[in-house]
Amino acid sequence: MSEHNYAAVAKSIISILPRKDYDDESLGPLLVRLAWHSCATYDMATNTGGSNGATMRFRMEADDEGNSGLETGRMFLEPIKRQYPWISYADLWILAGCVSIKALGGPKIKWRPGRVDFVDESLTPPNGRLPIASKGSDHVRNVFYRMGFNDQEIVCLMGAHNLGRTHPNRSGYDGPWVTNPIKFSNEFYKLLMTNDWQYTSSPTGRMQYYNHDKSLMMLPSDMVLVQDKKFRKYVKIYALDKQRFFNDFALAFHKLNELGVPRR
Ligand code: HIF
Repeated sequence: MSEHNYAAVAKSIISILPRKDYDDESLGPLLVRLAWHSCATYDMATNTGGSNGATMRFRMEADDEGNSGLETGRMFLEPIKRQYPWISYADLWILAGCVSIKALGGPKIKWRPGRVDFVDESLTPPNGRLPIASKGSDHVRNVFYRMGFNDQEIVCLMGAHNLGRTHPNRSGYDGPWVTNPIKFSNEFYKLLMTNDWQYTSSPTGRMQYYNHDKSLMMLPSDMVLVQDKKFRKYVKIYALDKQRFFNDFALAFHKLNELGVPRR
């Protein structure tokens, strides 16, 4: 059925990713963050939140501090939504994240349609479920355990910080994690294992880790992956074995995308 041609939507998304005037010349990283934040509200205990519903369209979730900057990502997808009005925003955001990971050299993520856009704004999950980058391993575990992930999956998902950068005018943090922020790889883990990190203030006063020439950064919540012994074990594995990282990442990101999505 032509009106459900998701491959055509994927192709159109790929065509808008390269952009000379934006960040590192790709919209991909921003769209990966959009997809992840649409899932990140999931709470397993109450089966609320998650990518179904596209509740980030509603003011309360859009204005959650952790979602700063994602209005730009949603805006870039508007022409695609206009071209394919039959696709839900909820499916479009997740498809855009998966397509971007692959287009930037990452693994193919299994993707299934079927998410709907809630019309009832009262179904928006409460603010405060997104992770906070200044916090430690207890917080990181609480947030990801709430969604149903284990330690290995947490470390594996965090490899998505191979992509993109932090922005002083969005989160207050400053800089990219790796030397090529538009190429999906396991460099993030290799860099975490070096001793080149100084805990310093960003230009906006946020405390973060910079490397010696301040060209690269880590968030406090990234650094817990090497400070915590149980996490560190997996950092070592993924630093040494890129293929294993890619395989595990494809599974973990798919699991993230399915949280709270009703399936028959
Ligand atoms: Fe991020 N993340 N993330 N993140 N994130 C930022 C940017 C990106 C956390 C904080 C931040 C994940 C987990 C966590 C991406 C993808 C994923 C920024 C910078 C912050 C502060 C925002 C800005 O200033 O523009 C925290 C605290 C997390 C849990 C501990 C996921 C695993 C790594 C789940 C994930 O997939 C991507 C991609 C970006 C880059 C966005 C960009 O605009 O380039």
